Amino acid sequence: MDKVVELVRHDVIAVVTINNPPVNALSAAARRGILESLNVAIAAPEVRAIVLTCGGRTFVAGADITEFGKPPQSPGLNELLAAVENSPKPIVAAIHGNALGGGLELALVCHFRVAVEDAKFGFPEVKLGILPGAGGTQRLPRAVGPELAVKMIAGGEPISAAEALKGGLIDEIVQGPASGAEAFARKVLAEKRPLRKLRDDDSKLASARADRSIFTNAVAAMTKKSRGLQAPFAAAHAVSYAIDLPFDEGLKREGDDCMKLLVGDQSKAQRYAFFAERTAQKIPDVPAEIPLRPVKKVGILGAGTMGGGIAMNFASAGIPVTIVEIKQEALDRGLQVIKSNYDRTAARGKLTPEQVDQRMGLLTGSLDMNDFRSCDLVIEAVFERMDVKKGVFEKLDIICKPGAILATNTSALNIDDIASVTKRPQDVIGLHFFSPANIMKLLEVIRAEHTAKDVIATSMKLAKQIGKVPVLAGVCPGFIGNRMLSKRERQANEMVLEGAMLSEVDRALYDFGFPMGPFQMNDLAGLDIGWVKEESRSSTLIELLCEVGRFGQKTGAGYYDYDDKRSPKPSPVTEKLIDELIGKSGKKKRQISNDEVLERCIYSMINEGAKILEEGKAIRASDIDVVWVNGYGWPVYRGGPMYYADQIGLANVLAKIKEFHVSLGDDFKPAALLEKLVAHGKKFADFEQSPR
Ligand code: 3H9
Repeated sequence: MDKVVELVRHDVIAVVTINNPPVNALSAAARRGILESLNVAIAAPEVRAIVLTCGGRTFVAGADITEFGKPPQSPGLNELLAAVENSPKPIVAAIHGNALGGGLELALVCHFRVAVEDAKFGFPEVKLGILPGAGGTQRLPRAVGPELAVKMIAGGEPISAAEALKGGLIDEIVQGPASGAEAFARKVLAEKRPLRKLRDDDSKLASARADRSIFTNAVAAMTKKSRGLQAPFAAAHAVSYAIDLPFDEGLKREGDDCMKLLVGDQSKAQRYAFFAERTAQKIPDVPAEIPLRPVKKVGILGAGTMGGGIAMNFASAGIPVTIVEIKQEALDRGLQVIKSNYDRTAARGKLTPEQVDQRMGLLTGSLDMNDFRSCDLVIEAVFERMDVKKGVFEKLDIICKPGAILATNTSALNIDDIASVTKRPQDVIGLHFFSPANIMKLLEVIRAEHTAKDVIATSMKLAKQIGKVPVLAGVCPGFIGNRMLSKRERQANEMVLEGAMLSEVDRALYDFGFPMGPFQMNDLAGLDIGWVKEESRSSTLIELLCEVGRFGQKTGAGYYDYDDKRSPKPSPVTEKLIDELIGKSGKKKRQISNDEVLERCIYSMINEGAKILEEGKAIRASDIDVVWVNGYGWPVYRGGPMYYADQIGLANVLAKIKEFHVSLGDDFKPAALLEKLVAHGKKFADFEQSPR
């Protein structure tokens, strides 16, 4: 028997345990082992019931994604699932950790399911660009009804054990998974309960069969934010097979639809993004087993929008936070904003009032930086000026205990310079949160010249703990994300001054898959960020707009005019200002094609990404992609800018960049790395190094 799966017998109960770390994925070896164990247990006359459980931190978290796209190995998942479902002896799934994807499909073919209180259940396949392809879309609606099934399958988010119990997905919540399942199995035997096969139970489909709107409304709600993605729509459609077709036909169609998605470009890109996120955690010169610094208490300097948002991340993860402000009024305001944010989440049913109180209870306000003395990590989120930051770090150096991590949330300043005012530059690091900091997933972790390896490792781990997606970057203006963004902004602005309409540029990027174009994004962020009235020279469009008080959405006017519903309308004022600027430049307006808009915006980013790589400011191209997908709305089904370039072919990208270099000048000076990779017939994906 394969050692990935173990079989033991406790008198009449056979316990089949899957041990396939890290997440008990259903690899070929696991599938083989389960099937063999099951056959032995079914054949053994003394065995009357079977418990299916997992060792390690989780139940089965899905099919083995690394096997996708490779030749199939026997037994297939469907063969295994059919064997479980058709077992003449009751099988009880014992769930802890996560039952995800193929793991949940495995649980659904068991006749009964029990789980511990903190277990989670979900079908995250849509995040990989596919749909549950082994019966999930057919059995889940039969277990919980089409409404919840659509929510889980098209939305991809897991549900808790309490929700699973309420919805009918599990039979009982137990203390220990295997022992609880064993006790449950004995109850099944004692009560002579019939084996429940979901495939044969259509009772929960009746209401949606009678009233189609139950299904269509659920689909509309779940796919609202899925523009451009294929999988959520296909997944929701597959649920309709459960309503409309006999089980076996639905199963077949689901499998066919899943296979179509699996070989498509979107799924390839989404699977790439999944592994890219995990690869970003790996720092070549920082050993995985390096001891981490304990972070039990965090200090935040500044209770403004950024500081408050950062503090929420830690409080939400159960870590106590001391927030320090200069004035009581600002502190009170900051804490009040945090409370309102939590209250809003509670109003949407996503937190209980007790959880809000618990989180608020972890926040301590103070006006005295000496209260950072007991903190293991202090993050400053004060005004972006070098003298201010240096002053803060001089104080932190005196106040904080030895070994405390001193972090800056700067988005632009040189962290080596900031670290230089301390006697412990090894403890200084950049933690660049994105606004709104309690929501945005991306965290750029900035390694300064002297940052210690355990400080990097601790920061990367902590980021994950607070639900962020961390990417390590080196010190350079704008780090990875903003540095590339500035190149895109420049092209967008240039094109407007050559004759493109703002809306044409925005529309091209929106249609490409971004949630909004550059001008709408700037209007949302506020045009006055970094604008100083006294230094404004009426030389750029943004200066001209700020000079007339058009700061963006918050003033109802920026590049666009905004109505009460915040929808953008072309502005005659902006158009006049643009015309004036064009007039001054002496240039003639010209028509700019959609392709040109996209190529100039995106290739300028790719070229800068290549420079970031060649300078060692990012470890690998996929890290840059993680930044763009998680921080800037790059459509995940296009992988990220560097992945996108690899798909187009670097030779093609370089050829276009060279053309632009001739026509538009040094903004498009090709990156040396790009030329080198093309010369050697390589891709960005082939390049990796240690960042500095
Ligand atoms: C599916 O089931 C399709 C079916 O419907 C059938 C279709 C026909 N396979 O995330 P972590 C690796 S599709 C292979 O850092 P965590 C991961 O790469 C699948 N490897 O841990 C990493 O490797 P490394 C549906 C996997 O504790 C390591 O495990 N299921 C898989 O933060 C640790 O991962 C999903 O989409 C896998 N399925 O989070 C679930 N999963 O250390 C995907 C993980 O070398 N997984 N790895 O970098 C997750 O969401 C998270 O891993 C999980 C744990 C929540 C389980």
